[in-house]
Amino acid sequence: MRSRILIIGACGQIGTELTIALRKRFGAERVIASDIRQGSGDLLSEGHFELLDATDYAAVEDIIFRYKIETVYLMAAMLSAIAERFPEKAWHLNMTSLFHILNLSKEQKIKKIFWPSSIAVFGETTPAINTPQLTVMEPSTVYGISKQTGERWCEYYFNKYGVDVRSIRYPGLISYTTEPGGGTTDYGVAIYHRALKHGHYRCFLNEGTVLPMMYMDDAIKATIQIMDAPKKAIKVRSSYNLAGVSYAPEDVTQSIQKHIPDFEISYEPDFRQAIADTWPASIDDSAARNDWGWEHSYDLDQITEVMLKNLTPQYK
Ligand code: AKB
Repeated sequence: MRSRILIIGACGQIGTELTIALRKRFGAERVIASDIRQGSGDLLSEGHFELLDATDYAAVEDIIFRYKIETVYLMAAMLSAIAERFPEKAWHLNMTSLFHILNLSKEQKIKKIFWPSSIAVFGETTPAINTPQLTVMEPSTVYGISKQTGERWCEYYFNKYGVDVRSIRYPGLISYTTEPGGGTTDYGVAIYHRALKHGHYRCFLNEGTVLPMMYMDDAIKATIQIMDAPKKAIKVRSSYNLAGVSYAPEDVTQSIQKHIPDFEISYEPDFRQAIADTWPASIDDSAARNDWGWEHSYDLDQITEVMLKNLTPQYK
């Protein structure tokens, strides 16, 4: 039996596309998708799917034994905006699920882990432009605190027990397959849907709020690349900075107007503005570029083109 891969949180924004990419690469037989809720038709019909609560140690261990899993992608998490509403629930999900997987690896029940971190690990005191790999990190959100803490535990488990855990600090991710759920960067996806549906978008972030963003294909490429890299190439065992493009709502607006000239945006910032204000505007990802050859492909206009092209049919 060839080694198998488990994706926990396979129905989320990243999990969905990661499952598709890994099935394509390794074959559906070797990839087990799991989530606490039932996935879309394709996720269910095109390969193994298991209902799984990532905080239930026995259930996670059972799937790992049953399918002889060697690699786990732990994508289940509560994102920044929603976690502010449910702080304890978010902390429980984000930390307990990570401990389970780190401990299963420490006990040599799995060999390799991918765990996502985020630009949310940074805070108001972090240099906002070209944020370095190593810098001040004083996150102010529950989500950011959980990701920063998770990074410390990942490094600790690597140093102390040799656990092969690899991680990326994702920026805001833009995709058309699955909508994001509960993040501060979600406007970056919603704006395309609204442009096509209503020709207008009321943005919950203010004009001038520049944030690091990335097209999903780039994020998936980075995820697979860091997992493919030889063990000795991974020199950062907390989490790698990763950059694509940086832009503000008015930049996406202008990019959309090249295709939909009448499209308009208005601004009605809510509590998510305060979160965005503590996050970097741009990221220095030279460590990822030097250590495992990371390179992004999509700029803003390319992202707009692919988003509008793929979303247009559902609004016709
Ligand atoms: C969020 O906005 O919470 C996420 C993230 C940047 O991690 N998209």
